[in-house]
Amino acid sequence: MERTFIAIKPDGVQRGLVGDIIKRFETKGFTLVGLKLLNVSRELAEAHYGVHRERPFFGSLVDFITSSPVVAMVWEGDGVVASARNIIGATNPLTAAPGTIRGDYGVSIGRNLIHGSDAIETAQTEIALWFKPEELANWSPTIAPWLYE
Ligand code: D4T
Repeated sequence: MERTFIAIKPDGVQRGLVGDIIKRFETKGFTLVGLKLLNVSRELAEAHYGVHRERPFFGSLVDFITSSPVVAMVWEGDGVVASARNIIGATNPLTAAPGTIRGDYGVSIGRNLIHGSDAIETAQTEIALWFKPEELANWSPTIAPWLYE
């Protein structure tokens, strides 16, 4: 089953949006298989955002993600990578559609609340970066027959 990596960034945690954000993925029908609150090291932040190393906002991005705790999660389900990106919304909250997490809760690209893997391969890399295998639970919700035909 497909899995994606989702992180509620420091602004989402500080603003008390953890429950609301988790609820969106739960009620959609995806399965939570990994969850932890952590202070992100600079090493982890720089590895996670390595693709942006040459971008002008890289330093502030690393400063921000290490400034306060993050909620790291792994969600599972058919098509979860692309669907989670739709639930999250466009990178800039000002242009993200209403009904998306960023569209409903944010006003600034540097405070866009949440990260979601952008492709299946990226998700596999990010899950391995953020979680040990034993931190992930293998389980099937008993409501699965009511979610999947
Ligand atoms: P993430 O990776 O956080 O899910 O965001 P996106 O996939 O939607 O967007 P991204 O990788 O292009 O940007 C990563 C991260 O950098 C911040 N950012 C981005 C920023 O502060 N200024 C900018 O100009 C851009 C493009 C926001 C998200």
